[in-house]
Amino acid sequence: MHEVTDTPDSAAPSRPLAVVTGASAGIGEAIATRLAGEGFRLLLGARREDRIRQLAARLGAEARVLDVADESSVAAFCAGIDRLEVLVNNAGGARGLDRLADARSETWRWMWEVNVLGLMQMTRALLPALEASGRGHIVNVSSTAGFEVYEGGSGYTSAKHAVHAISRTLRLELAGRPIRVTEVSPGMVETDFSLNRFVGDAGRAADVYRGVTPLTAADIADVVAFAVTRPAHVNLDEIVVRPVQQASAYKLVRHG
Ligand code: 8X3
Repeated sequence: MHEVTDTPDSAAPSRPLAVVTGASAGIGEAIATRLAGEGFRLLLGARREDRIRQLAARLGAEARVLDVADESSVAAFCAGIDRLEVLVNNAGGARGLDRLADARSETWRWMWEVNVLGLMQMTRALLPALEASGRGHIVNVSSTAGFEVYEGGSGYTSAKHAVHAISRTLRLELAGRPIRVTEVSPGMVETDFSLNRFVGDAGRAADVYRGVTPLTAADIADVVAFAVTRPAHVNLDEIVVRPVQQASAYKLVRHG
């Protein structure tokens, strides 16, 4: 069951509510911090209870433990949310950089469950609340891997291609209803993404960013904040954001 660390601010019921998944670190934490600054009430979800509680306490938000890949966890997290302005589907990640010939089913399963099924389950559960607010907004934090491919990346790129397909499909299915769908696709961002991909191999993770000024989590939060603060009739469908030194998955100019 979830743990509530704070009660949403009942004194200000008109403040819009935002749910952020994967909020305990990196881009999710930065988005949560930024949206709090923009005046949103926040309900934060993540698997790591201690970290999500600390962040929620810092932001005056509510936190609930959430594993987006687990249907019962999603149901417990979403219970009682009957009106929601913003859902940020941020939970996700990559595991490994194995070529298909060496693909490990368990890492593929994890990537598809978190990046794809998790996003579907959260969205399906919260669509009624998003519609009920009269100004719902789904922000899918995807990746340039949603439309590019690279060797060794097919487990992750195929999952993010699915996020791209889901975002486009949702826009068709929701047309005419008061729910926006924005897909944000970052290129290289320095977070613990690579450390997680390489299962704690700090040297290999650091090498990813060698000679590059990568994007920061705050850069992505900035973009998300911009998207969700546009007038309700304006939908930013797709936003691609990369470091200046990165032109594509295969064109990265390292300095030094
Ligand atoms: C991360 C971007 O290029 O490592 O989403 O797949 S990449």
